[in-house]
Amino acid sequence: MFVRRVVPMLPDVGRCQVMGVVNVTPDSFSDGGLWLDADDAVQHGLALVEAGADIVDVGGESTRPGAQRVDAATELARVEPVVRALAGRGVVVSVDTMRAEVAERAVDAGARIINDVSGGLADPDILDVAARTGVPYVVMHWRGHSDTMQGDDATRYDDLVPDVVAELRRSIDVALAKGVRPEQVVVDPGIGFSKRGPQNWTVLSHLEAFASLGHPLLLAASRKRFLGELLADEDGALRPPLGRDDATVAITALAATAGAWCVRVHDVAPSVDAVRVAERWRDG
Ligand code: PMM
Repeated sequence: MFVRRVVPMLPDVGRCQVMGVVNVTPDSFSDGGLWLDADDAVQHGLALVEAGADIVDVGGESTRPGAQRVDAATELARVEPVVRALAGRGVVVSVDTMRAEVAERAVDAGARIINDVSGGLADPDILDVAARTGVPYVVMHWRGHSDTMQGDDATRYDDLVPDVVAELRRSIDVALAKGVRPEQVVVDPGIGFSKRGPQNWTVLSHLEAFASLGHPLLLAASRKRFLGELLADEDGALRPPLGRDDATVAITALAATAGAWCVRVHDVAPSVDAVRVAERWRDG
């Protein structure tokens, strides 16, 4: 267990925050195509808030392994109206993007967090946007785009946890050098990004190493493949994404008990209950 850090420019809900996912994409691995229409996406975001989400994360580009990139105009057209509508309804919105232009327009439209799965490596100009706007900036551990991130090179480590911590520290240092303030930074070890099944469990069992970087911690394990592998049937067939929600709730409980600042999930209500249990447990 470690001290749960808060992000000063966001409401402190007094417990681990729950971030609900709205993927405005045709090809995300568990909900691709469900919320591609802007009105549907907004309704879904509002339903997540109704279910207890503290933050709604809006993304317009899938980062699942093997996904093709979309161009900036397409990403922006997907994300901007949804961010604007949700922010206009008072929702704390985060924008899930690796692009400076999309981040900037989304913050203009009311987004209050930039969630950059590349931690500034895909488009370094995004760090200037984070510095200029002053909004919380999620630095995730990332080694490359979806077409290469699960290859042998991208998943090879000398010593997994120290390597990931060192790479995160480097990304944070670059962000700070560009003018991002330390209190803006949120750290995410990047579950499923350049990590094969067992490597994700090693990361999860060493969360204190990531917390020692001195920033609030975000974890996004919801429905990911390593849970499908854990729950595979006796013939080795992976448990499909929608069958991984109960396991996701277990991760939420453990992450919140450890001291994570936020968990990013698709199915919000049970994770909110799990967080409440975990916080009560921490209080003793
Ligand atoms: N994973 C996905 C998308 N965005 N953001 C952060 N900060 N951390 C993650 O691990 C992360 C993310 C991919 O999952 P999805 O397709 O369910 O959105």
